Amino acid sequence: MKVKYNIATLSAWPLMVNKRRVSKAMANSAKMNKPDVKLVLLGDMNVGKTSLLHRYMERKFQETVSTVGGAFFLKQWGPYNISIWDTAGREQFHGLGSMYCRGAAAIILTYDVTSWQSLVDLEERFLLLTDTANDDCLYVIVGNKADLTDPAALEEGPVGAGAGAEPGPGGAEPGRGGAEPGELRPIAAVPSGHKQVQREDAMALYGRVLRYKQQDEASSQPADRMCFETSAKTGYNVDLLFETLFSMALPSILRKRSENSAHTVDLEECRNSKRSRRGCCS
Ligand SMILES: Nc1nc2c(ncn2[C@@H]2O[C@H](COP(=O)(O)OP(=O)(O)O)[C@@H](O)[C@H]2O)c(=O)[nH]1
Ligand SMILES: [Mg+2]
Repeated sequence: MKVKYNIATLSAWPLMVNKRRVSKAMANSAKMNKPDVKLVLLGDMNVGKTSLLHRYMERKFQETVSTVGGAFFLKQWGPYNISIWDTAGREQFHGLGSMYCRGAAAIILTYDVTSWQSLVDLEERFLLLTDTANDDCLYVIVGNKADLTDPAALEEGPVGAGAGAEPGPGGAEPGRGGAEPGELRPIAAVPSGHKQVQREDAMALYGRVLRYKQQDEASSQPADRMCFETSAKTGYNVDLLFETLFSMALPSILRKRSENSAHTVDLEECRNSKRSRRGCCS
């Protein structure tokens, strides 16, 4: 199941739920969709953040997508609700970046493998925006557009297939967009772009991110598990990226879920218990 909200809808949502005359159905559906964890995609404009999310959620690639402001997706992953925030890539100019990152359990720092500058900008412009994320937030460094530089990334996943598929907790296979074995369709083409960022550069950045965030390197996830090269165009490593991250975020998911259930007030139950109390005293 997937739900997309824009920011306007999102800010209206808590108000709707708090209205006194909220129906039981609405309250239940809000409870059902309450996110257990928050993930945020950060990175320059045009590195392919929206395309990655679109590929993962819709199993499709669109040549032209543009993000105005931020967008919010809700992904049901097994029994868990995961909110994924897409950003426009200009957050550092209007101060909204920290708002997007508030309470994030995982941040996907995205660059374009054909653009060295997009990697530099992650460190120089986007890392500052993560100060409001959780202390134990996971950081993943993702080099997108690998189809332009890496023959392996030209292998295409199933186009349009699996839109309803819910892989759920359990993991994805490396290298593909969720294709069944035997469904791979190698394309007889040579990558057309020049690779400016090597995976080692991304792994070195991961080390610097941990130091900036003052996270202990020894107890953190190792760099080679946290640096991915993906292609939103072919689906290469896209499922692997999101599902590895969801699995790693499971402790945060479970923690948030128990906090949520401790703070959840069932309006219907309250009304019933008030009614029965009144009955008993009158
Ligand atoms: N070749 C290739 N192009 C991509 C890929 N991902 C995105 N693009 C293209 O790069 C441009 C920017 O993508 P978009 O998702 O809007 O980037 P965003 O600004 O980071 O959200 C669009 O023209 C996409 O079609 C990819 O994996 N491979
Ligand atoms: Mg975008």
